[in-house]
Amino acid sequence: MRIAVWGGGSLGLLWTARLASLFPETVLLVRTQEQRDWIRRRGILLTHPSGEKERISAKVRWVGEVDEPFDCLFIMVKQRDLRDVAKRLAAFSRLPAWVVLWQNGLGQDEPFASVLPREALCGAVTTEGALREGPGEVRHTGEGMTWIGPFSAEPVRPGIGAEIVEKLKNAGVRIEWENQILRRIWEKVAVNCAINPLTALLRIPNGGLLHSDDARFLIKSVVEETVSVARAEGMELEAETLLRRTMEICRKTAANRSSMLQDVERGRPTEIDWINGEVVRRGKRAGIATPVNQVLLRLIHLLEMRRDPDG
Ligand code: KPL
Repeated sequence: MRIAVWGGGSLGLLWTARLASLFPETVLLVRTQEQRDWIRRRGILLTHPSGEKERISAKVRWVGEVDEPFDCLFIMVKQRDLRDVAKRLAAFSRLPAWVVLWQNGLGQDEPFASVLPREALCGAVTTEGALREGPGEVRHTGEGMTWIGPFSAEPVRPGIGAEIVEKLKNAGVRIEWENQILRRIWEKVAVNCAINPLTALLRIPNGGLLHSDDARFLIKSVVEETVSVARAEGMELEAETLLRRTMEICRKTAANRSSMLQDVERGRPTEIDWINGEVVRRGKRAGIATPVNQVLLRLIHLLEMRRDPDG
């Protein structure tokens, strides 16, 4: 079984390290030749949540030199890079039988609609924490749960996807096959719509949102708007449950800096357009007002314009 992981960020490094020990043919595809050379020389250095360090050798290629077919592809780049990945994939001599999209937000499957059959596309949702500490160095900051499942509404024969999930599970990875992945994606979006922009704007860790009535009011409004848009698309979510879950995540990850806060701090563009931005866009399409999501979207856009890491 030939698996490729596209993307050498924190999650790409973590999952390559895991997959490489179970599927020795696993290949990591990275954006720069510098990262490729670093990993070729030193392998991936994984720091486990216990603090224990492990060096894992892994095959690695620069995306400009990928020329071989894979059975399965984990796409772990940011949403803004997906169109480029889809274009490159369309030029492959043989397409992978199974492709898993790991992005935050909504709409990650759209760039692949004309490239891959719907049955080949799966989504992944994970609550695991990882931090890239160097070109080949990753710290697994928090154990979590991962779900993988098909985007297609029609029942899909699990095939090699379920086989890989089973093998990971038997190796102790907390992962489940999920036939309702779109529901999981929407649920995560509701949480991210609230926590990510608020923590990025206020420059506080997730726990900083816990003890303020103002923060709770905004979180509740964002979650309710997101649930209304999801419902308009036929996804029956519960605002009360998701509000409780969002507050619970703030508690459980109190010391964590959200991915959006990290992007802002490093002067990188954020994923706001695929999180709150998608809710606003879909809300407009369905005639549903999303004023709080809109304000957060615009404030983050303004923050991005500054691109000043010391801000
Ligand atoms: O997914 C997250 C993120 O940071 O993107 C949360 C759930 C907010 C945890 O930090």
